Amino acid sequence: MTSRRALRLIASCLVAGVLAAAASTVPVAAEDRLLVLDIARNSLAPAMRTLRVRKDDAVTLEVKADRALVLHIHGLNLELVVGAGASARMSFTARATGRFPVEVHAVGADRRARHHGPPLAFLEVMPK
Ligand SMILES: [Cu+2]
Repeated sequence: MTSRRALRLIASCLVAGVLAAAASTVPVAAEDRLLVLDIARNSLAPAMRTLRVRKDDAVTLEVKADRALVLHIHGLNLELVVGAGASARMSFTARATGRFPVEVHAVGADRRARHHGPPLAFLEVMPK
């Protein structure tokens, strides 16, 4: 490779790098996000075990369950009561970024006794 050609290659890499950096700083508009969870036997389909949204998205969670339960999103401290064979919805704005465990609790369970086993899913709120 000639030195002129090498210089041209380095220059185009630098331009690509600057463009990539510029693209990553462009703010992403907040979206309305509908997440539909179908819980059967306290479990979700594997594809639904990581729920990803962006900071400031307006999130609506629609939860259908085969048994009565309380859905608890840790860290955001959100709870949704769902009846057996029913569905319920809640909406919130994803203000905090992070990875939040989503757990299922029995309705009326003692607060100290109800945290055991792996989370149902994780809600990941990505920075903009
Ligand atoms: Cu919990």
